[in-house]
Amino acid sequence: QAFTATPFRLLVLTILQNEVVRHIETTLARSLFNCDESAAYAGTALAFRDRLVIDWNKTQQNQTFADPKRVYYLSLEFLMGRALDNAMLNVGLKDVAKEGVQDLGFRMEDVISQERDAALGNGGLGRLAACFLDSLASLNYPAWGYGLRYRYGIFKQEIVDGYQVEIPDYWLDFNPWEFPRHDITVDIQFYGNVRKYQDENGKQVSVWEEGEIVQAVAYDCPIPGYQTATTNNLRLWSSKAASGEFDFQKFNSGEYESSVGDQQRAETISAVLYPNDNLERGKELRLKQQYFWCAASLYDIVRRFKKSKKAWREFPNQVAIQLNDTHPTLAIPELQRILIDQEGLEWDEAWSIVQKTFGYTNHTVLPEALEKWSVPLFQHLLPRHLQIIYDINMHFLQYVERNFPKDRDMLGRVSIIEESQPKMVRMAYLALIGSHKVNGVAELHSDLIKTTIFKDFVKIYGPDKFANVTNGITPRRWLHQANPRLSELVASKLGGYDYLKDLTLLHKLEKYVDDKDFRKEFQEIKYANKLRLAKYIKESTGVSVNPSALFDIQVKRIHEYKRQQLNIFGVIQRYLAIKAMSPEERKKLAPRVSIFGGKAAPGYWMAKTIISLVCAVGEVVNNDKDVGDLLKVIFLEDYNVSKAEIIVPASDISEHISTAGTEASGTSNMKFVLNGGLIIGTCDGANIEITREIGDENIFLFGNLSEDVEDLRHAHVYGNYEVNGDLQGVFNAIQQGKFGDANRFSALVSSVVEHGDYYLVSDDFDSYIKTHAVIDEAYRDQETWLTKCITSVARMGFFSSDRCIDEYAETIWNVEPLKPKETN
Ligand code: 26Y
Repeated sequence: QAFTATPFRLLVLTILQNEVVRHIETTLARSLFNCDESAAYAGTALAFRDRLVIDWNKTQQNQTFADPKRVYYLSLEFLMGRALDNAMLNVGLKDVAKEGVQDLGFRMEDVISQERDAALGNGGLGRLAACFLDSLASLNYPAWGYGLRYRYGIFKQEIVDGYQVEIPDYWLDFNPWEFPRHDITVDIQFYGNVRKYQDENGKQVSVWEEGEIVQAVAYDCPIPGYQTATTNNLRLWSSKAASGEFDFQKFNSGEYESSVGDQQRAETISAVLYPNDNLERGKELRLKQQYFWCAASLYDIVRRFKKSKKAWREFPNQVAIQLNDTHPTLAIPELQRILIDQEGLEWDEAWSIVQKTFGYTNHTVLPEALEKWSVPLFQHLLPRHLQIIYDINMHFLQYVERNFPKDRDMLGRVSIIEESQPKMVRMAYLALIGSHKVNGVAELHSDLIKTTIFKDFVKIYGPDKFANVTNGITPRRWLHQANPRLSELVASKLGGYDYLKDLTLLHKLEKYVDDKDFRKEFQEIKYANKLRLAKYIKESTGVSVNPSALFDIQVKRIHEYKRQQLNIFGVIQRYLAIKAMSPEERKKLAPRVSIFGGKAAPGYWMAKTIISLVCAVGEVVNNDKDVGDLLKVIFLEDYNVSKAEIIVPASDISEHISTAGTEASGTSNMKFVLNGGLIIGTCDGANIEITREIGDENIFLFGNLSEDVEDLRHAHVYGNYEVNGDLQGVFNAIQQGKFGDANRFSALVSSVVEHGDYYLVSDDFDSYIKTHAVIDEAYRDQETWLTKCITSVARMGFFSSDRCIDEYAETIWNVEPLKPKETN
């Protein structure tokens, strides 16, 4: 807004343009005459980066000087997506830059789309971490993210002949958003053994000796806040051989290949993101990644604390560390080790510091996602940490024994060590015991963890150790950037963009719900977004879809618990119904486009089978002349953050249909509604709170409730269960080969009819189909539909990640914002 005055604006434009050109000509050493979109991107990115860096340095200086309590968010995943658009928004010169690149002959949209996604994450947990960083900076919290700098992020997905194929994502070719800090390194030890001795005062001392050393090198990424100078730091660790050189002796004696072996082995640690989402595999390299990153981060945090020369008991008053699920749990025994082995603190004093420092967020109750590591592996890789874990466990079990002398079984149930063959370390228990607060990510989920996986711990510690912080999303990326026209429309009614900092202001939109012009504009924007997606679908799949059709979207990781199979069975049912209709009946039906997207973990065969069924159904339906526009089935390849920014604003309906009690929260449900789409969903995760906020007349809920899931599963296994007629019809069609070789899909059918239907697809199928019929009917009445959409947007204020971060700050971290210094 400051740049409306023409002469000043012109000046800024000229300056910015000069900077872009200078970067193209000097930093990139390219001539302006052969400047293409990628060079225009690089020049623009570098020009904005220069501005970010200034605020970044000031923020770090300001934090060093004020030395406030800081938050450290430890996450193995940060699914950041693209940075340029966000940088422009936060620096505040996007309009000027747009004009600037236009002068150079480019469209800003094309320039922005040159950037590769930073895809250092799988799904919800990683994207949540990215939204949190955005909110932390925007709210001026002194905060750091710590993660791993994977050379390969989440793989790229290609669909070849209807099957998923994985392509490595080497994303670091040109990344202007990271700064290597070759001077910030930490040596990380693995393997070796522990020697115990008595020091001169007769005190037992343990030293962890020998083994091997790998070096961690810091790479820093600036995280700008919105409309504030605060620019925080995301520090990602990269691994390399400790010497930094290969073995010269071997090299000189001609063993060229093995001379670089150590180096390669060291670099393997940060080479690749594990592509499993909610599935634990117990691989040694993954445990190495976890320790490497936890140890480097803690060393850094402790080093920063020590600069202040405060007493150790002040540590929890200066440092809050949040564990993003159990992946960073090793930070707990690592801090205890530093305090007792290196700093000489007594066990109890050290442990009290540890517990006050950590908070643990649980993101799942699925048993297959709970991390356990085998004791022999631990013993081999981290011998001292295993001892410390045993000691933590001993102290803990003694406490339990004292307080629950009558419940002998309890000890076995809550022990950090599972007495299996081999013995296993239960990371979730260690995380819980080592933290002062444990939180779930939506109300239902936070309740469920207290009655299922952590039931005994509620008895032991009392309910106050447990909290709920319902997830949120950043409105900057998920409204303003993804849907600029809707954002502008909202701003025009709310008198500016303040709502991007306080999303609850959206409620003021409700008074425009009957405003004719507003409604028209809102509807036009949705249509334009659908047109944009239709264009993208045409380009990427070759299929033409009718932008006036109802767009029904399910995009997320492919997982049986998320039930894409229920969706595609429903689509088949719709197809069969259309085929059976008379031409008159067909005329009455609202055209639909069913859109799927998402990656399957490479080793998750069922998930890959679901993808192939979606593709096979699309192949048949999209080429069936009887069907025409009435139904199209699309699988969008390589779903990621930047594609979500195109897909999310274009939905009429999105699907959040997990088996009740399995989806901890979900966050895309929030994104879709914030962008004026409605939801079909189960009573699960944050769907429940979304319903509470927007009203149950504005959401299409169906299916069984979480409290009934156990009984239903039991009935499948022990009762005679019959698959109902419609679903049987779907299975028949598949088995008759209507979508190609039936054998390819038989596992999907037999999981329902023979293997106990664990995800309750058959139990929910009927109400799912009926609810889709209700949606068809509702969509026919466009005016009422529009009212639902607008009302929902107006009531989504609660789901900002800003609200969420303020809750963490107050109830878990006890940290305050640090206002940036006013400078001119
Ligand atoms: C391999 C392993 C141990 C593992 C790797 C990734 C386990 C879990 C995950 C990822 C979990 C995840 O993304 N969970 C999701 O977190 C979101 C943010 O809280 C929730 O909205 C979503 O419901 C939940 O599935």
